[in-house]
Amino acid sequence: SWDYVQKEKAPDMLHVLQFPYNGEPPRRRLVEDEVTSNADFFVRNHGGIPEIDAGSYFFDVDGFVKNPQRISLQELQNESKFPRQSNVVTLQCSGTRRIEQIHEYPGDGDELINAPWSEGAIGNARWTGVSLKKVIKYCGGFQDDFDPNDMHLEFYGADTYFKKGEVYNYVVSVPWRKVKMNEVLLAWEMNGEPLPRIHGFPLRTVVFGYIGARSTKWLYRIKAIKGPSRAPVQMKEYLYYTPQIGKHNVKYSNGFSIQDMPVSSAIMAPEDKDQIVHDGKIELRGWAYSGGGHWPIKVEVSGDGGNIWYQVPPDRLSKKYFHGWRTWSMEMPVDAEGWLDFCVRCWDNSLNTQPTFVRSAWNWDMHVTSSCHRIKIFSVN
Ligand code: MTE
Ligand code: MO
Repeated sequence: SWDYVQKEKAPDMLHVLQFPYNGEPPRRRLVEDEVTSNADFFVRNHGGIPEIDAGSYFFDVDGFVKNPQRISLQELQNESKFPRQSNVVTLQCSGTRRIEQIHEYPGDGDELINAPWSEGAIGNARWTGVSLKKVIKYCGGFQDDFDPNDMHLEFYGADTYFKKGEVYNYVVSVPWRKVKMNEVLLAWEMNGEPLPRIHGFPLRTVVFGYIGARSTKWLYRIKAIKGPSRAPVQMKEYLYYTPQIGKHNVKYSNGFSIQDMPVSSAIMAPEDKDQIVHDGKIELRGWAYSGGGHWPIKVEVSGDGGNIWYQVPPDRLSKKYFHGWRTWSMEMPVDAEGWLDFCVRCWDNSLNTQPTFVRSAWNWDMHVTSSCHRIKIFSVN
């Protein structure tokens, strides 16, 4: 997989884990553009990178659909059979900013699979493919004795990984409710190019507004099942625990399975501990995102740890998309010297905003660090 890192990723990616390969781009570059280039897009893997030949590639749709089908890439790309859909969608790993939770208390961080991410495990791309809804319709929908509201679609990735001495396939699921809204794409194109190998070539799912974990790379099977998947990634990972759960009492059944990503944001420039010589203003840049069908409407920054907030001027937010992030920039008035506590918070279109401190939402598996992002800046007038 190191070959593909060198071929497909920017040379200055920050390698969060060497194997399985996990990497994120340098902070400043991630917010230079509202679209994240394929080379800069973060990579989150549980195992290796399968080598799949697009020419002979197909995937199966089976389980409780009426007419199971085997569909090749050429067939899926045949526009007279399946209409194409193209969407700007942000993918965010629920481990984004985990490093801040690790600093409070390491939790399950001794498990290599929990990568110590900073603020870059998020990216925004234009994905092109076919809505999974169309493919399920093509298979005749679900068998008559099932209520569609009970149905889930299980995705199988061709990669395998090891955990606690066992070998697993990457398998997760999403509810039909999500598919029905045309919010699950079978995508072969990322920013107008074929999917890079490292991002799931030749075909992956893109699940809008959910944690990145549901957007299955190297897809080879879609199975219609009743209820969520029983597979280990769905059942034992991406669980959100209450603060009293720790090493001594953790049970998978005590965790909530995470789907929608909540509202969050980050300051990407300047960086924590930077010393800045200025004449009364410091330029801040960052991203803001809300999953679950929400979008950012307002971003606020504070230079005093969160007492006085300044609104980022609306015209300094990038374009609004239903399923995309917004990058932002701001000339922050600064009239004090020495160490200053900068922080950011975002409000989404339902007026949800972010928890105040990391430790108010610490959880054993250290997912969804959505508290106000804080950095310290040394200010010199
Ligand atoms: N799909 C497969 N087959 N194997 C994986 O390890 N990781 C998931 C998801 N899909 C994963 C996968 C996780 S946890 C995330 S956050 C996203 O892929 C990351 O997508 P990216 O690597 O294309 O950025
Ligand atoms: Mo993830």
